Amino acid sequence: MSRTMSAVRTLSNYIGGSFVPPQSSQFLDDFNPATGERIARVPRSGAADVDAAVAAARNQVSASGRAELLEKIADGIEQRAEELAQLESQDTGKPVALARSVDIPRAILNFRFFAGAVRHDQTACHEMAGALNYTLRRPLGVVGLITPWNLPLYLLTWKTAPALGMGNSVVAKPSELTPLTAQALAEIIHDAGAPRGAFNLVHGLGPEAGQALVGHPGVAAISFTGGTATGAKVAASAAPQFKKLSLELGGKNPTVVFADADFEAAIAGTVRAGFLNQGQVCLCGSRVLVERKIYERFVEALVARVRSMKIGDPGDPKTELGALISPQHRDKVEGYVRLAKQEGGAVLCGGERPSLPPPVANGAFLAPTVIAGLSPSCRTATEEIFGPVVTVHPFDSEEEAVSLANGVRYGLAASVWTTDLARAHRVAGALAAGVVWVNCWLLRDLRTPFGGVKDSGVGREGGQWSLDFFSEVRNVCVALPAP
Ligand code: TXE
Repeated sequence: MSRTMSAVRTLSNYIGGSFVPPQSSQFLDDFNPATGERIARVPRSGAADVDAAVAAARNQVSASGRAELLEKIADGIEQRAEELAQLESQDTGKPVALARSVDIPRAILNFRFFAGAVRHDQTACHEMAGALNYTLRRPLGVVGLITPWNLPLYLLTWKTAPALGMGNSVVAKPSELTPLTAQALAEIIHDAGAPRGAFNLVHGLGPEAGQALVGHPGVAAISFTGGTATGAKVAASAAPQFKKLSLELGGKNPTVVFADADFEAAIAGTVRAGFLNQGQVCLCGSRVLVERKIYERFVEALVARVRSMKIGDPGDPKTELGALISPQHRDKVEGYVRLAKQEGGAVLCGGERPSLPPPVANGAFLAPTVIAGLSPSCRTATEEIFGPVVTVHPFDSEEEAVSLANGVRYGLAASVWTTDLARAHRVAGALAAGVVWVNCWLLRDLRTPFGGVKDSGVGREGGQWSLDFFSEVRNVCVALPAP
């Protein structure tokens, strides 16, 4: 297993262009969840650090230099891609192969994409009798970005690129569980020559540094990705200050498989949707709904494929499933497996801790789990588990499939597997979700809107929607003298 870090690193905040310790001088421990080893000390920042970051934040990226800055940051990530993939894998427990193929390439693409979007951005013009209206875009000022631990660099860059691209200054608060690539991003942005204060990084705990950022009167907008319960707290403290808010929260996404689907493609898609990143993606398809005509054959093939997944050392390029984010999170996921049994479910595979050799013998691993026999309305089948656990449920008709799919408090994403074109469009139109994939999953075009309905969040990001969120538009109405 390759390791780019042997000693425990001490991280710092990045404020006003300088790397500085927290004002409290207190640090949190950051662990590699696959090995249990301590890998870094993370600043335990508080309101004073957030105050300093907001005060240092300036709108200094000139309009003409924004796209170029984003391109330079993309270049910087690309130059450090392998190191970043290693850091992400060590911090999260995810397979390094996944970090190499998804997390880091996507971080590069986020900056390149938004460089292009900023260059090609257009605003509107409305002619009327006797006047001409045109729309100006202006930066919001200081924006706060709060990101989770499942896709640390991927999600931080998804917000940072359009925020800087629209001329804002940023104060970012990454998850305290996965601070390493955020620290590297601050270094990369520094080396790219960003104006001092354009990007600031404050590490720390959610209820301390995160809460201080959300409640800070100098912060004009908050873009948050994380759990639904935390999202509700963020909304409650930001709303009275009328901040702009984008909330990308949890999911309990259905994978809907009709009997006419391409069977092998549907199996492969269901496995990928269920277990990518150990099932710790808000978009994961954790409720598998299968038409009864093929239910038994499908479940048998699904279980066979899931059993064959290679779980273990994230540093091994062949590993398909790494560790969960922490032993505490694994306890939570295991609690759901116990609950499923109490609710009458049958664990068809997984549910136990795999036996693995050192150095990962004591990591936070859980074998990929398929559970059948549950009522679709029970807690296991409706609450977000956020781990390598899927439940399977049969349905008899298209109407029932849609009703089961929509029967939860979440509404982020769905995937539908069918070769009937008319049905695909019908079902896609009827699902209560912000994103619907047909015969695919997690196929992303960055120009498209991304976000959820119901308890999965508020607002959309992506392409034009990100530019809109991270800017304020102003209409200018000019009276034209009569000819
Ligand atoms: O996330 P939190 P947690 C879901 C998943 C998981 C559950 C809890 O079900 O089991 O959420 O995970 C910061 N004010 N998702 O507790 O708390 C925190 O420091 C301001 C879904 O780890 O939402 C981190 O930076 N900020 C999800 C970020 O919020 C606060 C990804 C996310 O942490 C805060 C992760 C506060 N009061 C978990 N409290 C997805 N949608 O992808 C915490 N934070």
